Amino acid sequence: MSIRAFIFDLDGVITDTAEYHYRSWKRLADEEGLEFTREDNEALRGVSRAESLRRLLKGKTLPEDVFQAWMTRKNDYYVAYLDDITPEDRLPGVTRFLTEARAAGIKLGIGSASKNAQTVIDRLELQTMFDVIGDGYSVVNS
Ligand code: GL1
Repeated sequence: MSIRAFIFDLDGVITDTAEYHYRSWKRLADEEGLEFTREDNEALRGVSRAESLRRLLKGKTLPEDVFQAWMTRKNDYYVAYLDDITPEDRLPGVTRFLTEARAAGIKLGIGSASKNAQTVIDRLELQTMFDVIGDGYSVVNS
């Protein structure tokens, strides 16, 4: 069987935005007096923003407007990090792997739960590398 396509996760695979997600969730958690560790964060990989907040709350419930406001606040913290991302932030080996795969005629895709995936890809200048980007806007169940 020949390989025809590769689908990559984005955060923590193509670039280390997983760390920025962690710091942003951690900041929100600290401000709201919620316990949140790096270990807790591991369980959020590939999990959407809303589901991440639900897991952070560990059973605690919030009025809908507060829930939305907390998600927005976390996203504001995260988006501030994105301004500093450059192609230098591609993880080691990524550029070469993608370039060689493309040259071999293999289709490349991104499968990310993040609604910021397109921005991250743009900042990394990888727009033309991927044939398709599935992100937090294009799927219902991440
Ligand atoms: C969401 C979550 C992040 C992370 C990504 C998937 O991103 O908030 O913590 O789990 O999905 O890598 P975003 O907020 O950018 O839609």
